[in-house]
Amino acid sequence: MSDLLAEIVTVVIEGKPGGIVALTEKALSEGLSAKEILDKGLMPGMDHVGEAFKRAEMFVPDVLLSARVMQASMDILGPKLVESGAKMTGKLVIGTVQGDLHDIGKNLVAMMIEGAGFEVFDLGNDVPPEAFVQAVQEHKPDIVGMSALLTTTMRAMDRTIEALKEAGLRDQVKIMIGGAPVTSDFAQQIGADAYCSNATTAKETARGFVGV
Ligand code: B1M
Repeated sequence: MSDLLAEIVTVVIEGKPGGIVALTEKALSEGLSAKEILDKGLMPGMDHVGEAFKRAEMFVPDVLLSARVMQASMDILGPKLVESGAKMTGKLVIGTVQGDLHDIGKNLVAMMIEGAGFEVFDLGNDVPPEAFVQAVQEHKPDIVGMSALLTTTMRAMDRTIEALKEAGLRDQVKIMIGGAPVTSDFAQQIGADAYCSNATTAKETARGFVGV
């Protein structure tokens, strides 16, 4: 691996935003492609962070810092990836369900999955079922992800799946759900395809859904 890519991996792991823009631009000017920088720099860095998070060796603030570093680089690489027609891994529409304002976990999940090369459409929090339906119609994602942190808002996941069914879209997407009160039993009960207990599992599940 080139020294520059190794440096990018380290900067992502350390979550130091200072140098990433210059490093990304230097890598591009030295002839590395946007896809190479993503696949061999940013993604291995985020994979490391995800594993460390799973082992409780890194914590939420660390993951958010690493994700911010990755995002700063992706802001430069994204347009180039689109220009070069590089195939993204897949598409994800994600949101925290209606009535629920908790978005820290959802943001982590979105960032991890983006780090795995997905194009992510983040609808934010307090997202009504009809907004999920509209986003699926517009973006044609492979996966819909829903997050809920309140026992009272879990039922909005159910209503969202029903709305997707009514719109004839349910069979066109895989649905993954998560959040502290959510369980795999609940996922089964409402007809979701997967329950994920954390952001790393969510990333692995998303990869599995699109076969990478
Ligand atoms: Co609220 N809150 N909160 N809160 N809050 C909880 C969730 C609560 C457990 C606290 C408690 O009572 N012990 C409790 C819920 C009880 C229940 O229903 N079971 C609660 C309550 C009651 C409330 C209010 C009703 C309080 C009030 O106003 N009386 C209110 C509700 C507002 C609303 O949503 N309508 C409220 C408000 C808030 C704040 C706005 C102040 C703030 C949210 C800020 C924000 O998100 N921007 C907040 C916070 C911060 C929390 C706690 C302290 C932390 C949540 C968090 O961010 N955890 C929380 C108590 C706690 O959990 N210790 C609490 C860190 C985050 C990384 O974890 O979100 O679980 P988590 O995400 C994980 C996994 O769950 C999973 O991966 C993530 C990363 O590993 N995951 C997914 C999550 N979504 C996923 C989706 C996936 C896959 C995996 O696929 C798509």
